[in-house]
Amino acid sequence: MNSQSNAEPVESVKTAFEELYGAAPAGVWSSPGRVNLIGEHTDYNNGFVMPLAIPDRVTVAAAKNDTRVLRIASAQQAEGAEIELDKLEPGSVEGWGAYVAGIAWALQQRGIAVPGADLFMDGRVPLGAGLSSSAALECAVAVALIDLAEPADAPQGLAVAQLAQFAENEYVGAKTGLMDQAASILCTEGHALLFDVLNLSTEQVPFDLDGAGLALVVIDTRVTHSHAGGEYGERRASCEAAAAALGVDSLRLATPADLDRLEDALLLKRARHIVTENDRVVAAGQAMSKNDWSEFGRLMTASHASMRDDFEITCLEIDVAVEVSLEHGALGARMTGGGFGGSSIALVSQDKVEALGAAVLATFAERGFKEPVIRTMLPSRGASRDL
Ligand code: GAF
Repeated sequence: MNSQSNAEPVESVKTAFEELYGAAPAGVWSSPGRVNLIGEHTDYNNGFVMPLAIPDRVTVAAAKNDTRVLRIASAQQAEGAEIELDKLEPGSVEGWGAYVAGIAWALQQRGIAVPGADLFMDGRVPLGAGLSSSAALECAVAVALIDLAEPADAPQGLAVAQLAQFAENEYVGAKTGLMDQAASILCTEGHALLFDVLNLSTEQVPFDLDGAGLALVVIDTRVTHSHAGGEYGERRASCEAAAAALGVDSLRLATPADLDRLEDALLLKRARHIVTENDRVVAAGQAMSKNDWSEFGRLMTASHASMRDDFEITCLEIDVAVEVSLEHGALGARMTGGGFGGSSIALVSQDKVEALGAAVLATFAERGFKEPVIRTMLPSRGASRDL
């Protein structure tokens, strides 16, 4: 099992930029993917979430080029692209370049003059693994372009996350919540981020895994997912319908007692996940502050059951990974991210990590599933300028 892999490629990105564009970059920026510890699908219901930044990052070298074009290339993509800044409108660029174009467009919509620039990126967050590779790319490009643009009143912190969410919602067309971008921008090393989306308030909660003798195991089942439409959008629509039926602006404002008023059985299940999940996130924040890891684990596992039974967003491979983790000593285990594939996480004492990983690998092989990628991760830093 690897830990803390996907080393940061600051030097290699700088070298690749120089080889491609024939000059040194003005700087190198990066932004991470995330694991969400608890609080799934609560963000677009104005609820609570508790992500941390993972060591996997998207790293971008960039420099202005005195044109009206963004030239982009990536270590992972065969095709680069040229994005004309004066012709940007939602849908005008497709593929991975849409995330870059979306950020430029969102900055322009906010009145920030984006300069023509050359960009080279290296994305080390696995795609489709539920670890938020899109937000990592958006946020890395956002911090790079903002620094190159040098606007008088540069957006910072949460405002950058909101701008990246705006790009994803309105340019790329994926109607996701704010959690992933907030995590990528705001998380700090050694902490989980307790984020209240209704009040836009955040708390950095110390998450000292080593001090507690614990490890966070991340199991990428390699069942890939997409949020551009389909099931994610349906869950969102059900939540909105349940909120409307209850006469509240969002399910954040509904209480467990309100649920009895929902006559539609499906809406009741969907709403019950959100209402109980919000309570679990708040309780998890308290448990973490008290180093009460058995309670924290219990809440993780309850969250998984709620996603599996009420919100119905897990899949067989994820459920098996969670079950095997619990059978092999995890204090808690759950799916992380939007669902329908991706990764599960397990909180386990450090001396049980190897056995847990081996058991998951063996079970996946027996059941004929794809070989999962199993790693331990420590809470890492959010977006940064690295050079
Ligand atoms: C995806 C979305 F992008 C987030 O906004 C969030 O809704 C998450 O799924 C589920 O918690 O990562």
